[in-house]
Order: sequence, then C-alpha cells, then structure tokens
Amino acid sequence: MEIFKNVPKIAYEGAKSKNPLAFKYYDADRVIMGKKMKEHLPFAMAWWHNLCANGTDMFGRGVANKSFGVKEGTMEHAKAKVDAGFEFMQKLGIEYFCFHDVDIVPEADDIKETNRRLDEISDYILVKMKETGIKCLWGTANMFSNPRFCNGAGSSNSADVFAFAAAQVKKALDITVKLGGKGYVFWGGREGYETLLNTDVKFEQENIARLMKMAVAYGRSIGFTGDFYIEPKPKEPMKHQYDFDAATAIGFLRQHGLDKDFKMNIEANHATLAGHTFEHDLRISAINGMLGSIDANQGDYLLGWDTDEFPFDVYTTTMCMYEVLKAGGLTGGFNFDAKNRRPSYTEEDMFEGYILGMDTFALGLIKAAELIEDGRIDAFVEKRYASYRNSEIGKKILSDSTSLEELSAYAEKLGAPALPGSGKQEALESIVNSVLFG
Ligand code: XLS
Ligand code: NI
Ligand code: NI
Repeated sequence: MEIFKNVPKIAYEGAKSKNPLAFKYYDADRVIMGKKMKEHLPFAMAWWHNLCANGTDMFGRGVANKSFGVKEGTMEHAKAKVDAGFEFMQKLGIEYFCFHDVDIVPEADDIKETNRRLDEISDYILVKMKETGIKCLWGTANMFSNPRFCNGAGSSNSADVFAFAAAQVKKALDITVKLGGKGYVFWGGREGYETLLNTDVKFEQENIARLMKMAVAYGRSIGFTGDFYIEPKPKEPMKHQYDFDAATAIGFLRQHGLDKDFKMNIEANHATLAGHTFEHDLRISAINGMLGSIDANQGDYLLGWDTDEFPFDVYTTTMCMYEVLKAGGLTGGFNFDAKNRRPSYTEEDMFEGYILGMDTFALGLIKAAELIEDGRIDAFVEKRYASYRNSEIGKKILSDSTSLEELSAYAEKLGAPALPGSGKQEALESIVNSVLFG
C-alpha cells in the first residue's frame, strides 16, 4: 500500500527545473572523475529523524504526524515505519539506512521483550531489503534517551547501568550484523560530564574503552567485518563530552589500542560545535587514515546548537567533497542526520529536505571535482613547501638528519631568512568562487 500518495518517484530534471519534487543536480548515473555520482555519494536515510521525529522541541509538542495511519508505540506502527521508510528511500533512490535500536521498535520495560521485538522487526526489515536491494549503512544503540543513562552509559557511575548499556550494544550489534550493516556507531551522547566536582574522568574514560573493547571482541566473534565508528561531538546534551572532536577521539582510540577497528563518523554540525569547520575534522580524520563515514547535515551559526539542518551551504559541501575525493572516498556513506524545521511538517517537506541535501552534496561533488581538475590549488600547496625539497637544509630536515646545533649554525650564517612567501588566501578563495559560479 502506497503511503506517500502525493509524491512520485523523484527524477533528475536538471538545474532549470522548477519542480520542487525533482533533483536539480543529483543525477545518479552521471560520471564524475571516473565514478557514478551514486557511487561517490552513498546516501543513507536516518531512521530517527525521518520516521520518528515529529518536531517536538523544548518549547512545544510535535507538529508533524509520523503515525503513518497506525497507533504509535505499537509493533504495528514499527512495521508501518518500515513500510514508509522503504517507500521513501525507493522514491528518492537512496540505497542505505541507519538506525538506533529504539528507532525501529518501541522500547519495552523489560529488555528481553525489547530484544524479542528487535528480532521481529529485523525479520520484517530483511524481507524489504531483499525486495528492494536497499542496504544498512550502520546501526547503533540509543544509550542517551532513557533516564537510566542520565549519567552516561559506558561512563555511568552505576555498574548496573554499564551492564545494561553492554546488553544494548550486544543486541544492536546482533541486529546490525543480521542486516549486513557496513558499520557500527558509538555516539557518546551522554558520555561526558556536567561538573568535575562529581566526576572521575580517568575512571569514566577507561570504562568507555572497556565497553568498546568488548564490542569489538563480540562483533568480530559474530562475523562483523565492518568498521566501528566514533562520532565525535564536543557538547550537548552534556556540558563536556569526551569525544570532543576527531583529534581527541583518535588520540583516545590509539591510547586504548582501538585504532585498528575504529574510524570516525564525522558530523558537520558536531565539527562546528567544536569550533572547527566540517572540512577540518574531515582532514584530521583522513590524514590519520580514519575517515570512515559522514553524518550529512549543517548547523546554524546564529543558534549554535546541534540543529541538524539539511545541507544547503554549497561552499561547505564543496570543501567536504574536496576532502572526500582527496581521501579516495569513504568506506561508509553520507547519512542524513538531518530533520525538517518544525514548521515544515508535511510529507512533501520530508522529501524536499532530502532533495535539498542530495542536490547540495551533488553540487559539492561536481564543484570539488572541478577544483581538483583545475589544479591551481594543488599546485599552489605543492609549491608552498618547495623549500624543503629544493634546498640542502630542507632535505636534511625532512630526512631527520640534522640537529638544533647544525640548524643554529645555519641560521647564524643566514643572518635572517626571507619572508616565507605569500599565503595567497584571497586569490585561492577567488579561484573557488570562479569554479563555483564561473
Ligand atoms: C546526535 C547524533 C546522533 C548520532 C547517532 O547529535 O548526531 O544522532 O548520529 O546516535
Ligand atoms: Ni549524528
Ligand atoms: Ni548530531
């Protein structure tokens, strides 16, 4: 039974199209730098925002109706969400989805019953996956909504809560593997603190690592060959969260010997909350060999919290795709961890949000490829460091065959070095503009 009766299959109509329910830039089979757009951009639907979130915020109730014609909080409703989700993805040509355990079933009072429901719904999802060819990008456990996690999950002060979190991770891994998920995410939603006065930071961080090590051991034992991901976020809901940004999370993984099994899932809005650009955290992940997956959204500089808006800013998606192309692509995909604004509450809005996001990333891909093919930026960066390749002293520094004494003697002979050469930021930004709008 068709659910979104007013929405047809979304087609590519080109930039001149005025049809709100058509792609302007996302042309799945168009080849860019030797690969189809849909291969560069493995998009995923986020179950929670798209099928669950109804616009509830701190000040008001939901506006959007996500009942899909069925009583909410029931298994019937859970199945209606599966039906709606698969129809939605098929109409948009989206090939992946991401989920938390409690997005796909209503949580019961007893974990045994919740787990039974997860078995039932995952059977149902599997049938749909086989019918449609749609796949699972990653799964995760929601260890932040239930009041028991008010002090965190792996970082909780309560051993019973830690055990409960472990049970949820185990089941979420079971379901992710059952659905053939490519990845498994840890977003430390309440792994942090409100005040140091009541917090043993070392104890909490070691416990988070313990939970992750058990997850790796269990996941590998049941045949999970994909990547585990940390999704860094500096704050919100906690005042300070341990997975602050990519650099912090990578350091933590290395400290605990988890770096071979984990990569980063970088969310645009989390990077900006950390005081970085999105592309900064992508670059830090990439140079450490840990660029895994992306939560595709954007924040709002005026509001300053994790507003999870659909990507609209083409400069940012261009710089994102520049990083992704340079890194040789993602092992994961682009999960729209994004939701409609509260007043955009219709079914058409759900599709229009995704169309905006997919088009904005398609434009970013097209423009990033043009920037790389243009070559001026690469050539400038290459030339900028040339003194290390072209001079004897530079070569010695790079081959680690000099010392402070030798460099000091060299500096004395030099008197004073010439200025290092212009950084050319304005000229480079102008190249970006001419590629974007030329
Ligand atoms: C919240 C996070 C969350 C993760 C999955 O800010 O982005 O949605 O992606 O738990
Ligand atoms: Ni996210
Ligand atoms: Ni987020």
